[in-house]
Amino acid sequence: PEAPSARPGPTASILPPCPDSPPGLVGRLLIEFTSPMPLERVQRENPSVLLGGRYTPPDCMPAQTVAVIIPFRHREHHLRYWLHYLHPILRRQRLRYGIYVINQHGEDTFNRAKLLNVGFLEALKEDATYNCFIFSDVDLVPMDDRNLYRCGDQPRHFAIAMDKFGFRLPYTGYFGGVSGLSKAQFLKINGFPNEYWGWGGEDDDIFNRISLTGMKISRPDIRIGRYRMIKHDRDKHNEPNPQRFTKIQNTKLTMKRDGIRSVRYQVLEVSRQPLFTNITVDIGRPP
Ligand code: UPG
Repeated sequence: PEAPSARPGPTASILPPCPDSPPGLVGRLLIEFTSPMPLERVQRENPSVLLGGRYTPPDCMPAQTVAVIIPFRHREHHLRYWLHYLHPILRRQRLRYGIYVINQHGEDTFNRAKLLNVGFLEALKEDATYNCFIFSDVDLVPMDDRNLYRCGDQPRHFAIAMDKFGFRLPYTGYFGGVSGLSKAQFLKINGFPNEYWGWGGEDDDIFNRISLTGMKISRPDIRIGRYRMIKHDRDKHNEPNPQRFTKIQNTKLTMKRDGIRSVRYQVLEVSRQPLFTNITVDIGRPP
C-alpha cells in the first residue's frame, strides 16, 4: 500500500470535522459601545469574511451552516458594533455562516417576527444548505464566546442574561433577543407569527409555538449567556402593541394559519455588502 502522505494538501475533502469545543475561544469578553466604529474599520478587521458576510472555517468542516438573521430599520450605528464584535466571535466558534440584515422598507409599524420569517426564506433562497437559523436583535452582543451560535436538538435561547435585566432571565418563558432554531424546528412550529405589529408579544408567541409542539427550550449556563445591549431610545413606529396580551393567549389557534406558510412580502433589494447581506423588504402594514 502507498505510504500516507506526511503533509496532506488543503483539499476540502480531507478537512477534519470542526471540534465540538472549538480551541481558541477566549471566554469572557470586554464589550463597550463608546469608541466610534466606522464601517471601514470593521471591514479592515475582517478580511477573511466574504462578500455578503459569508465565512467558512479554513481548517475544518462544520457540521452546520448557520444563517444569522437580524431584524432591522434605522439602526446603522448598532449594526456596526454588532459586526465588529460578532464576526470575530463567530470565526473563533468555527462556524460556517452568513449574515442577513432584513431591513423593513418604509415607515409603517415595525414587525420583527415577520421580518425574521422573511429572513428564513430569503437566506434559504441564497443557499439551500442553511440548516440552522440564529435570530438576533441588532443591539445585542454576547459577552462570552463560549455561547456557541449553533443549533441543537431543541430550540435554543442565547440571550438569557442581559445587562438591562440585571444579568438574569426576566421570566421563565422569555425567548427574546437572540434565539436559534434548526430548519426542521422552525418548520415544525410554522415559523414565526406575521401578525404582531409594533413592540412586544411576538417572542412569547414563539415560545408558545415551541411548547405547543412538544419541544423544550435549551439554554446556556447563566454565567455564559451574558449580553450587553446598546442603549437606545424607543424607536419611532414601534409602539407597544396593545393587542399583545390577548394575542399570546391564542397561539394554539393562530399558529396553524399564521406563520411561514402564509407570509406575504415583496423583496425590493438584495445587496451584498462586504460584511453582511442587506435585504430590503416591503412587508405591508397592519390591517
Ligand atoms: N428594530 C429595528 N428598528 C426599529 C425597531 C426595532 O431595527 O425601529 C429591531 C432591532 O434589531 C431591535 C429589535 O428590533 O434590536 C427589537 O426591538 P427593540 O425595540 O430594541 O426591543 P427591546 O425592548 O430592546 O427587545 C425586547 C427583546 C426582543 C423583543 C422585544 C419585544 O429583546 O427580542 O422582540 O423586546 O418583545
